[in-house]
Amino acid sequence: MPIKIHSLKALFSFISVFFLFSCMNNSEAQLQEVKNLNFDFKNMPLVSEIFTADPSAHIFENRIYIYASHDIESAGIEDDSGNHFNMIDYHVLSMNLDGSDVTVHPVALSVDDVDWAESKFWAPDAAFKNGKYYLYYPAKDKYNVFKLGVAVSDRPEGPFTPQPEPMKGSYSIDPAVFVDDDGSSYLYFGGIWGGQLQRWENGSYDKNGSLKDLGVPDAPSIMPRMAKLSDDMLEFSEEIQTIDIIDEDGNPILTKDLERRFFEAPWIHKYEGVYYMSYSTGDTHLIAYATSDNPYGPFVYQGTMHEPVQGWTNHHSTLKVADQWYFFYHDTELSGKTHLRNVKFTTFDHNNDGSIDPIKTYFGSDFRF
Ligand code: FUB
Repeated sequence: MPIKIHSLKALFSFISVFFLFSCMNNSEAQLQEVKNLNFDFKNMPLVSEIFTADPSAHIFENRIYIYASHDIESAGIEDDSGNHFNMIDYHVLSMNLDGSDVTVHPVALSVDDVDWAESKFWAPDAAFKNGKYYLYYPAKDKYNVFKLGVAVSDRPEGPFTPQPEPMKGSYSIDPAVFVDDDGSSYLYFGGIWGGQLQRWENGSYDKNGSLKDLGVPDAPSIMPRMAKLSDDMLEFSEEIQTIDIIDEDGNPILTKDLERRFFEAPWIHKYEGVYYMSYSTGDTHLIAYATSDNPYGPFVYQGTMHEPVQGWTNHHSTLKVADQWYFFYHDTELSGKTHLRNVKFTTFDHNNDGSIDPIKTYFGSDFRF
């Protein structure tokens, strides 16, 4: 049946939309479609005073503390390097264990306080040890290279005093600390594309490393990194290791396997003695998870843990409060803009066999980009 176009105006909009979509690549066009969907969100933004994203949640002093990115309006044009995520400081959020008394604390750390950092305070995390709180954060240095910094405080909400230099040997983004039952602390990190992990494949920085990772689709994908932290929590105590994510047959997940390959935002939790590494698949907008009996991996891919959200990025953390597991994430309900996000949380459980059903944080049918 031919499409009837009843007016010149309709014809014009039809041609414009057709032209717009044919100029975009697939992922941009699909993202545009998702932005136009009317989401029926299941959960409320935790705070609306400021835009917040990339939540890393912990219990300190019998209260939940959330170490998040502080999103701000940006003149940066949205691109595949995350140019539009131009954050300059951190505010810690906290709330009681029952979710009451949500507080936005004053600035915990500003880029102006860190001599080596020029810009891009992206996703942070924190840990407690030796009576001190440690904030781990990525930032770009004056050469436009992402490094990881540590800042120290007596209080979980800060203010934090930065170490004068980035962590020795550190690179890329999205640090996440995991403290094991024996007190050993490990820092997991990494993100491709704008997070620059693809530029470190040969052990040193290659500024000519491609922006994307799609050069060799049949090669093993770029994998996250980790290393044990020193007792003083300020440096790596060993060589940085690459963590393998493999399929059930023991083969590495490949670059072309976009719904399973690592993109950014690694997070570790332990459940009944098993290490779960969950991570974002980036341009397929999922949180995937993989399991191991060893914090160094290899981690065997298990499935999708979180369906896509409104907005490009999907970034999360998990936290057990009493007997209930919580999943912290963000979407863009308050702004509709990819770079102005809001933190939320929901519950999740492990099945009897340890698997996790995909968490969906909106009502309605599933969508995929
Ligand atoms: O917030 C900036 C970046 O967006 C984070 O570092 C990534 O994980 C993504 O959420």
